[in-house]
Amino acid sequence: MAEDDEPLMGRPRQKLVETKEKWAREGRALTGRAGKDRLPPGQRLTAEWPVLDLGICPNLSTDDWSLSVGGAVETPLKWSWADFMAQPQVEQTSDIHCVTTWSRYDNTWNGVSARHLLACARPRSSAEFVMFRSYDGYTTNVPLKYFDDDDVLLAHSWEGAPLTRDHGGPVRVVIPKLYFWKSAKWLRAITFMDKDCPGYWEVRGYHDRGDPWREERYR
Ligand SMILES: Nc1nc2c(c(=O)[nH]1)N[C@H]1C(S)=C(S)[C@@H](COP(=O)(O)O)O[C@H]1N2
Ligand SMILES: [Mo]
Repeated sequence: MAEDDEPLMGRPRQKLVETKEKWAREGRALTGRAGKDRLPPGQRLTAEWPVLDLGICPNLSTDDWSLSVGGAVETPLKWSWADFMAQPQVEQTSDIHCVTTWSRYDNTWNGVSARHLLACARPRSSAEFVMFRSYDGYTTNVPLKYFDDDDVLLAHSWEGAPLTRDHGGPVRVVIPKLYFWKSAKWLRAITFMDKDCPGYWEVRGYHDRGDPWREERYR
């Protein structure tokens, strides 16, 4: 499992981990509905942007940062900050849906699109899953078809300003069609995989896929 080969880079906020494990056991906030509305079932709108993570916030300058892409790909990559910023840049506006029930509409992100990264790394036809690894040791897995979407990006800016350290700067993943725990902050590596492998929250009772419109909160 991701847990064994990828220990955390510090001590997580144990209270938060225990609370979230309890929510998974109890099925907190499940409504049993499914929907196509803009606001997924069981979510409420917030204007603020809460900070949520394990509490191990790496302090990375852009000089310290690099992104490795490997696993089941034809062309493994390692991008420095300069390499990353030299890639074609996109802007995307999308909504955030966190499994803790807050949603935030209309977030404008700038960065490199997932589709561009896929064109560069060229996953093998056998690849069906993606693992994100972060500088705090966090991991999260997604099906490749959710990463391969036109609204997915590796973001360095939010609302026109560089992502703050709290929100995962220098670079985080943004996957609007999945719960926000799938959007890894402080991104360090992307590994393409033929077989699925659960990440940090996925081994702690959270859903493997995490589609908010199907209320895939828990396993
Ligand atoms: N590296 C890393 N990424 C992470 C997390 C984390 O602990 N470490 N927490 C996840 C969770 S549970 C959520 S809800 C979102 C929160 O992002 P925000 O703090 O920018 O709102 O980041 C996700 N990405
Ligand atoms: Mo979360």
